[in-house]
Amino acid sequence: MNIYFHGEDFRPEPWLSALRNALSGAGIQAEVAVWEPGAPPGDYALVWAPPQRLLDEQTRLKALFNLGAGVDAITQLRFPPGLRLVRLDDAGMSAQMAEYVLHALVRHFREFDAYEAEAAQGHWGFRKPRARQDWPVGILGLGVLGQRVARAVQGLDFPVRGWSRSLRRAEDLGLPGVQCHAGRDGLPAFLAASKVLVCLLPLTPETQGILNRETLGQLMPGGYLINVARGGHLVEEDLIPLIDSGHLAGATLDVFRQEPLPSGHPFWTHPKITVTPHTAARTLRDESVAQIVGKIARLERGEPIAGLVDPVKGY
Ligand code: NDP
Ligand code: OXD
Repeated sequence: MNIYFHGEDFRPEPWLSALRNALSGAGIQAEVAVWEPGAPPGDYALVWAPPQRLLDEQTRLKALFNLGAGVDAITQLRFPPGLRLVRLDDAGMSAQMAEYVLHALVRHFREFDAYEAEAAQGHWGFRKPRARQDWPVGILGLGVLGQRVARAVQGLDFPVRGWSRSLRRAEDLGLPGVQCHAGRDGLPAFLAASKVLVCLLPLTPETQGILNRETLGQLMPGGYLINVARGGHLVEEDLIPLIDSGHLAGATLDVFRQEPLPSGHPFWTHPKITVTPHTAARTLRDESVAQIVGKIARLERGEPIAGLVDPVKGY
């Protein structure tokens, strides 16, 4: 069996050796190598943002494993019909995502930026406590990551609502008390009842540009945006006017239309925007390799696997 690895942002050697160890532990005989143009046909490939050429040449793959949760870098390519595309299914990301969102939420809600600025001036002063019921948190996307974030936010007693494509039942998700909304028709009521908006949607033609003047304008006044999904969700030029007009109190952004965020971009220096470098939930090597090798073993035994991307929905 031939297994290829491709990921320009990843150092390949530790991945190849982790893969070899995990495959041999699972009793799977395989040659593992970095994919090069013209390489012989492979059985499986592990990729992050592959070039079109990899898909064009590797026509016999039994599955293509994406080294991340979001598959938009692959679905935008010409994609052979019938190829199984498998996304990472948590693999240690949901805990990181919950940490990130809780940090951004609590930092804003508890006004830690203002305390820090005052401390820098040697000023000892209290700010009026805010009431959680006035700060409902809306989560766009109630998938693997959105559910974990909803649970974490609910654990701090914030009111939580979620929005998905199909209507989810909070009880089925093990999230009693979370208000569920769905579809374009359900979006206005969801937005109007949310003060902090967390975006955890996949980037698809339906969700491209979903964070814009009109939708963000429907949030409760003084709203706050946390975008941890994809830069393509936000119409970037709409954000600063909404903040400067006072309708939004600010934003924490981990993802951008162009990454790295270009120097000179106004988000870098806006006092109410916090920028992080697409780091909310990193791909963890050991967890990811264990998950993928487990799936290869299942596929080789002819068993079903979780995490298959639906080519029609695009996630
Ligand atoms: P999932 O596929 O598990 O969940 C996606 C959720 O979005 C589902 O609830 C789905 O609805 C909903 N959704 C999809 N399309 C629509 C739509 N058109 N309208 C309404 N709801 C929609 O994804 P994950 O939770 O694993 O990951 C979410 C995204 O997070 C990734 O796609 C990626 O872009 C981003 N990400 C960012 C990282 C970072 O470091 N910043 C790291 C990892 C991921 P339904 O339940 O009905 O299917
Ligand atoms: C992912 C990401 O999709 O890292 O996993 O953004």
